[in-house]
Amino acid sequence: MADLFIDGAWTDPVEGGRRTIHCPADGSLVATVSEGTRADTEAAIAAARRAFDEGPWPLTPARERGRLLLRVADLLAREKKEFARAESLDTGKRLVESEYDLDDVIACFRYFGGIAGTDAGRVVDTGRDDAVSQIVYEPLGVCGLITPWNYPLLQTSWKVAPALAAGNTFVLKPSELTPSTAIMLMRTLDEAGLPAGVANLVLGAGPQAGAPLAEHPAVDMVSFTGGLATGRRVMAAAAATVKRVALELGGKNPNIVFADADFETAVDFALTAVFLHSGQVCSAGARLLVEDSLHDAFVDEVVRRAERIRLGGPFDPEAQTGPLISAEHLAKVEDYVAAGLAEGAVLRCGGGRPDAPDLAGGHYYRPTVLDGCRRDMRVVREESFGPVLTVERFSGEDEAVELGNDTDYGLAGAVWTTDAGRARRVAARLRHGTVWINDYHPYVPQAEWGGFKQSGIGRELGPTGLDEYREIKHIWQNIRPRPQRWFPDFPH
Ligand code: TXE
Repeated sequence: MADLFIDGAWTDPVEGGRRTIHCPADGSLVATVSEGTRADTEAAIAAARRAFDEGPWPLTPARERGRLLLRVADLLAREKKEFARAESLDTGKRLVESEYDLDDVIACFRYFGGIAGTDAGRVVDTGRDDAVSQIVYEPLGVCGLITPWNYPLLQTSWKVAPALAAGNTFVLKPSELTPSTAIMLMRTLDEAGLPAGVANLVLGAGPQAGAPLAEHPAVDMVSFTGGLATGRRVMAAAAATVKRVALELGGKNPNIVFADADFETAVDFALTAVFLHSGQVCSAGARLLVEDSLHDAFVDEVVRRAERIRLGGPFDPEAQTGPLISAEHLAKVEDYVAAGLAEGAVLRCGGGRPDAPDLAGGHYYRPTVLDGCRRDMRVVREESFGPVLTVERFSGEDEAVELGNDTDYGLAGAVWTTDAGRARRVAARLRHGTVWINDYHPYVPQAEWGGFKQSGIGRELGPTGLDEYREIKHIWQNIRPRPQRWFPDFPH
């Protein structure tokens, strides 16, 4: 089935390649999809360029664009079950998590649908009676949107919704591992009435189908969510044409627990923070920092509960978390744990694949706790992106902050304490884009999401998330144009 969406039509790739998608939970065949190459992405870019330069979309009143996004949200709500099922089959995540993701996707379209057109810019006082000056927002043009496999549709919605709200056209390149819901979303956008060429979808591997979105001169901005190494490559490629760049590159997020924290709650969230979706979350609390005096009791309880986490596939109602995305990723997680142990970490639980025969066909890894970690270890500094919790100790507020900030990343972090003043002091000093106090993971589309330091560039969600996808233009108008005669000798 033709499943590239270019210029409003479903098309086959120029070179006719196909890729099979397998469910990470059991290896079963989920779908066979197109494998696009550079030629397909270039065709999609050309279509998006035409739709921007000639089409009605960029000049459509923003409120009307917003109404279309609200229609998309309604259609997604109608088809939530089908979308959630497809997302679970591609990612292996529990169906209930995919359903939560869909709720968040719908909320994202509603949010950007609602704010489109509510801010029409501003008039600037020129101090003169013969000129007016105005700040207006305009779309950027063609956006290249590259998304990963851990929250496929959610991360797509964080880019597609604001890009459309601002009046852009786009080419989307989802992860080659999880393309299904992106294909479904194109059908939904089409059904909602988006003009041809505004939304384009290419499928395929990053270096072939994705790279042109960073390189091509006809693309005005590239928005990328994925790993740090690829993010650097995208940014370097975008430099050649001085494109606008937005990057979300993950994090190594400290979860800081003081001795006065509410024990039960902090343990509970320490587990959720790192083991949700088997740690394949950019904001995962994979780095636990525990105050000295609490350390032993806290880690014992985390380990006791981590050992009992039940692994299983998307449709197993008893499962508490699922598999890793691929055999390659599983091997990478195994490497990180081995490196941690070689550097002196103490394995408290997990540290391998499960024995259960019914999990043998999937890429499962047992929830793992590594105690006795130090900040210089590779498993502490880099994103394992797996169910691996590293534990470090600290003594007092200053050391907690110092350790929490000693990372190249800066996406998120949390602080657990019943001392309200300390909570605010620590939150103020942490150099991370989101800091949770006595909580972990919640977010709302009204609040910006994004990282400090090497976690990225720009913000997603929130009112300024929209600014990533629009130009701010100053229009000065002389309303009484007449000769100035500054240069009496100037021929006129
Ligand atoms: O990501 P890539 P991978 C982290 C996590 C993970 C690591 C690697 O630590 O282990 O990244 O994962 C496309 N030009 N995160 O290899 O390569 C690719 O096809 C343009 C954190 O899966 O970054 C896919 O669509 N595009 C993260 C997307 O980039 C290219 C979520 C992401 O893939 C490309 C996922 C290229 N040259 C992984 N090469 C987060 N921030 O949440 C690849 N791609």
